[in-house]
Amino acid sequence: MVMKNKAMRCADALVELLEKNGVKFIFGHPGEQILPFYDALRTSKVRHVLMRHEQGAAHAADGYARSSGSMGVCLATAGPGALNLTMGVATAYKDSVPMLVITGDVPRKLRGKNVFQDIDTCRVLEPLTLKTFDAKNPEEAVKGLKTAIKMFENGLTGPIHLNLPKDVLEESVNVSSFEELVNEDIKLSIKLQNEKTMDKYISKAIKSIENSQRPLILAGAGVIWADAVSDLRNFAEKNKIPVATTYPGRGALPEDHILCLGMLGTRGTEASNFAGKNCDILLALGCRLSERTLHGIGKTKIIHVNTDDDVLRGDLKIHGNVSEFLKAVYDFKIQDTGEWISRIMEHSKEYDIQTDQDDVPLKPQRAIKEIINASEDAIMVNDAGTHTTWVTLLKKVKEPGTLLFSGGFGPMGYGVPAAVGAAFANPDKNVVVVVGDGGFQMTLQELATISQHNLKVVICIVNNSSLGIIKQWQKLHYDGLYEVELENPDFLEIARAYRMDSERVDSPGEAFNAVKRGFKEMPYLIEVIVDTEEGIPLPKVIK
Ligand SMILES: Cc1ncc(C[n+]2csc(CCOP(=O)(O)OP(=O)(O)O)c2C)c(N)n1
Ligand SMILES: [Mg+2]
Repeated sequence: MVMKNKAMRCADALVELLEKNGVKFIFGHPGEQILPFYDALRTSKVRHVLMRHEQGAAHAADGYARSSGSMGVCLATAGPGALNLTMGVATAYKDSVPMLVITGDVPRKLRGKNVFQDIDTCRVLEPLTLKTFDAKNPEEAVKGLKTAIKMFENGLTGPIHLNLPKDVLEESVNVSSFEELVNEDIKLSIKLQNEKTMDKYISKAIKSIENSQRPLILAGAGVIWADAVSDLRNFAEKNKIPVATTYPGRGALPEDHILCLGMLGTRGTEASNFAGKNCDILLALGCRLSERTLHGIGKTKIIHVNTDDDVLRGDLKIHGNVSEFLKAVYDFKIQDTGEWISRIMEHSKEYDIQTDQDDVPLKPQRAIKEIINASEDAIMVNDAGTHTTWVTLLKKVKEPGTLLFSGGFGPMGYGVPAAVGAAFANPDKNVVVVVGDGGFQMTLQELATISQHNLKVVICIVNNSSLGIIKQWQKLHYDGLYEVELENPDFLEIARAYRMDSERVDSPGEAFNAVKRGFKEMPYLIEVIVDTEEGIPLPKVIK
């Protein structure tokens, strides 16, 4: 921790704290009001990655976090810089991704005076974060950062914001009594005030599980954030309890594991949704129980474990982290689940999708299946559109953090910048982005970041010359198409401008080989021309 009785510039104290807490990368973009922080970074071991847009910085921090299980950090200047972060912060907020969001601000005496770039950033970010700390002085800045770090250590996940006026960053701070200050602040923090309910309800939970004949675990990303992946596996295997997952929880148990039923809910597998509709107890671990997930759940008793009280629902609401919960219930005696599992297994864990078409124009599902087959050990990053659904349905996720997507918020333009974060977090792995021609054009400036750092990224643009999913929606529900066809630029010329090798494919069999070639020449861009009229299968009605 910070040395006692030492006066130092606030910006230096903050950067030193980040360094001592293991922060390796910050994804950001500078501006005048945050310059003291950049000056402190200059001589620190924490590495700054210059993104070309602040939205990219937030998505990169998100991709870093989701692919590593550790907090991501993004940084921007006051006003326009801070507001450009919002898309990525909201994305992280909706999926509870641990992210520290640092913004500069105009000097204190100018705030609220409508000077250049003055805006109430904290009020904008407040509904998108677990908490925002607005540093009124250097002590509060350091306290805020320490508290944020403690909140993450306590298992809270989601973005936490620290707002730093320029003059606060430049002032000197005596870092003597921070331990006490931070503790006081944690008590004040609303989220941690909540009484822990783990001890109170654990015996009730155990009794319910022991009485159950048809138990089901629903694993969310909280399992991954709590580092409870092996706890989950041991628990499920020991007691022979089947496991369904949410989308962000995919990979918490390998999807080829015998007990893993795949995703549950609107886009769930038949096996998962059958289990969700027919179980007599659902252990919902580290998930939000969104409306899409609830589609796959029947009338059942729900034991819900989460560190965020705001999302807790179900019959037994247990505030706490999944790892603690699994340890507490590890030794109970469960009834034989053999018959229950056999009944579930009469339903398919696979999606019934044909991908061997030899058609030209190339079917997107065939192209995407080839991309998936060629990138077995890579981290795959999805964007938003029809291609997302194909990846969702066709990819088997075998490890946590290997399929990233923009989830509950679903912004287009997530894929390319999130891949930057994933590549920095996983230098030994390849990263493959699957993105539409529409979404690619929302954040393509990050090709510069990818190219500058020579990242091991292959970008596959699935080009259907349209905002495909919206086009499908218009076909289904409206009389005609309007403003959904794209007149695209030459994507290979764009790659060339960013000094990146590239190729275009348009026939069956070519995408697989192109990705394999791409792995040898990364960074690499592949434009895959696909059928402009092919839509995605609509979700099946779940009985
Ligand atoms: C920032 C943002 N704007 C708009 C949308 C609504 N939207 C979702 S998917 C989509 C079209 C995506 O087109 P493209 O990237 O080409 O993918 P495709 O559906 O063609 O595969 C739109 C407009 C969104 N999710 N995010
Ligand atoms: Mg498209």
